[in-house]
Amino acid sequence: MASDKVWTVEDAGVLLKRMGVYGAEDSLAGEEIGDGNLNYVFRLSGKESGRSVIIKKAVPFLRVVGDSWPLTEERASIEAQALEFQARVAPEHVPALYAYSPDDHAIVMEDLSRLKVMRGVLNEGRQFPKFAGHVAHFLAQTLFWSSDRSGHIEDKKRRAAEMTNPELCRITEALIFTDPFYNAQTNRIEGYLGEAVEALWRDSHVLERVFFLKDRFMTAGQALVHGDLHTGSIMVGAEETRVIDPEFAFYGPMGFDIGLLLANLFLNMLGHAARKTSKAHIEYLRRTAQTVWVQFAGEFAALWRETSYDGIFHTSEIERTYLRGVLRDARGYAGCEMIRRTIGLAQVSDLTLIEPEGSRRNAQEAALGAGRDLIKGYETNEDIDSVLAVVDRWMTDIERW
Ligand code: SR1
Ligand code: MG
Repeated sequence: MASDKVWTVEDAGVLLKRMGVYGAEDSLAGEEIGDGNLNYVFRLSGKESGRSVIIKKAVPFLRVVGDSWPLTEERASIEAQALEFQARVAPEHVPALYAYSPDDHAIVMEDLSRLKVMRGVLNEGRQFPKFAGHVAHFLAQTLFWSSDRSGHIEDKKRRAAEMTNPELCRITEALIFTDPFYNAQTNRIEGYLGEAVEALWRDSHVLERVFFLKDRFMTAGQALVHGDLHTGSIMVGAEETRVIDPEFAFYGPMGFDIGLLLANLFLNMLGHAARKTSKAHIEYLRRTAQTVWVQFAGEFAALWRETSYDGIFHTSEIERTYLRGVLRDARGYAGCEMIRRTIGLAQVSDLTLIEPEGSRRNAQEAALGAGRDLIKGYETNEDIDSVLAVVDRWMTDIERW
């Protein structure tokens, strides 16, 4: 198949029948629903079977850029392996994997159309009280059971070797840790941010910290991380939370997943503050960020104690230091994510849709400032309240503007 082939809903139907997901007699109808940067995603349902599924098809290039950024289709295999692992430890928080074809680089999974993409509903100011507990549980289970702390050390090494994911890690290394910190062609910088961005690029202290965060991302294979845990990778409802799209998964620092999630909650907070929508919603987001960390850390520590693989080394001091290290990483990664979502290639609607321009500018300047300050203090961060204090300072600034 030519690499520039445009996939249609009919092609997806043929593929689903070839994969045996539907019988030859089923009449299929559906639509393309992908709004991602990498793949084709379709929802199809069978008239006779009454069943609907999602099919995700990797193509040999970065879809948002086109043929000029070639990419092997191996990301489908990474996503299938990650979904399988996550389903073993947190089945209630991932879509069920129905089928995977390595030859077609296609994954078929549960249709979650009863849920909404979290970024969109947060922009609308909707609240999901169960979300924080759900996602903390997902993080604790996936990060603990894939880490050495679980004692599954041989499995871990085998899986880590199979899931190195070099191409998608390279995208992250470029788009999160490199391009936003110099005048790269991929950046998309609003003219009015020019001065703030130039100042960021001149700040050698920030650049040094980003280097070490990037180095840790590249070398610290602590656990199987989702690798792209922003609010567009989460589907929510009042009673249910599912984490989707783990194609960026690899063995990396645990704090990367937590940091990306916190950053996206913070960006939504800044967006609502700049739009002067609802203080209650901002307070909800702040509480959510805090609860995610507190419940994650509590559950992770409990699993660690129960499993007791580390024996004599599992003291309360070591436990505290270890988790403090995860939070320090999370803070640094949250800073990098806030900056790249403001001036990098893949920006977020929490900021870009803010009108009028003056309010958007306030939110973007605050996102850059908070991102920078999160990066600056990350190695000495003590607790989640210190992380929130950085964001609070910039929230106060927005409210004054
Ligand atoms: C070109 S890919 C851009 C972004 O989309 C994905 O969701 C990741 O966040 C990646 O950085
Ligand atoms: Mg994605």
